[in-house]
Amino acid sequence: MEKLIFPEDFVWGTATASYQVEGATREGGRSESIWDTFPRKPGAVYAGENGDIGSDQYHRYAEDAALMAKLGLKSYRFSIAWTRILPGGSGKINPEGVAYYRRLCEELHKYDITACATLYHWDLPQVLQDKGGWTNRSVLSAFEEYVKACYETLGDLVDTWITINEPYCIAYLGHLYGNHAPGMRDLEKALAVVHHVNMAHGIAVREYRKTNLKAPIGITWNLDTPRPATLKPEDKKAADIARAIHTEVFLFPCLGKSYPELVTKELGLAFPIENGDMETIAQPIDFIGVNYYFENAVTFDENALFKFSVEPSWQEKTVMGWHIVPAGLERQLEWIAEISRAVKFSDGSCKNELPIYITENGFAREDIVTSDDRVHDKERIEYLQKHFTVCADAIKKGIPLKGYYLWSLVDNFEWAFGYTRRFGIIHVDFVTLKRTLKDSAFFMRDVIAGFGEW
Ligand code: IFM
Repeated sequence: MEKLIFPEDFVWGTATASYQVEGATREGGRSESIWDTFPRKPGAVYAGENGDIGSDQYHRYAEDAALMAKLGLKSYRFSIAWTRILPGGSGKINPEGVAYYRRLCEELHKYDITACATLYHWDLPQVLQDKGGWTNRSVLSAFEEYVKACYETLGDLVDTWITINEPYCIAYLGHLYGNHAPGMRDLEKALAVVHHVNMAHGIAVREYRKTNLKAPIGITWNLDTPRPATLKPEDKKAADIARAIHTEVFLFPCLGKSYPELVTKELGLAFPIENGDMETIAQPIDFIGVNYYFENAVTFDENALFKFSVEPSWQEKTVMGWHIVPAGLERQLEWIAEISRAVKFSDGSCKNELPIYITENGFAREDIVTSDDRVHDKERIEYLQKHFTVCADAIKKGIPLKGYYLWSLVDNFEWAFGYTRRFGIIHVDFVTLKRTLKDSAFFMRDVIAGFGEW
């Protein structure tokens, strides 16, 4: 029997995002975001589904907080909808929107659950998209107004801040591969978005440091660090290029370095950098958030856009089509710990190491409630056991891993897949909105209580 040991102050949490769980899209003075409009494009989202109802957390946050408490969860990572705080994208603050997040944080605090707020998890106000969205540098002044409004109105209640969730998805899924809002397929625009999103992160941290708030602030990246499919030098290079274009373009500038040469020289790609931008981006952060789901094997491919392509692999897949590779998490944690050693930020400050949080990790499957009113999601538990083992080992090896947020608390709207992919440890009946704890929720409870053994 294996017994996992985690430090007592290890942060066990779950994560969600505004558009995926809140619903109530026409309530509380909220305006439309790009994720309200995107599902209206034919074929963009499975069966044209949208987040109008989501998991109805806007109305059921108290019930969800009570369920978190029942499971012993210590932190809740949610995101703030820009469209609720500044419905005009910039300008007037909407008190009703602020009031919702205040209610949510207060409810969490009732149970000693900390509030970990992500400022941007993909729901850009549509009014800003109409002016070019993230491709237009002017979005940055609106973003600055928005983050200042969040600090001013919610700063006394938020315990941890995350600037941006998964810049990779914003830039590439939204603007190059086209499967996320706003659905563009344009390399030049995608590279502009890479840079503007990095800038937005820097601006959020810069403005935060001007306040008196003391809660930690960091960023969440989904690192794409594929392994080479063979030992051939060209495949190793393909893996390096993939990591550079999909991952290092975000990490390097935020950690005080230039954009990677494999991208600027080898691939010959350019970013719309203006004077002072690299300094703006490299603000001192307090931690790094890592979202991990899978790892791919890649080979060199002369004909591919970035000269690599993903190869088939042998591991079992989740219903997302993602290979289950716990060893990939181990490799990523080692890589990120190495990259974030002795970091020098633009204000001259240095950090020898940065605390790391897994801000998302989870498993989608076709969960059904059985006649005993339970959900027996054995494969999710097995997935978690393997990934928790990697986390415990990483801590033993000295990697500064401080917490783990499972994706997700409740089943929710999974972007282009609509409601067809269930990631929750709490089942949501999308007709009645009834919550049912899955077996994995009880497993999480036991792990948090110190009985993570199997
Ligand atoms: O649902 C998403 C989340 O919004 C961002 N990270 C990955 C999750 C699963 O796809």
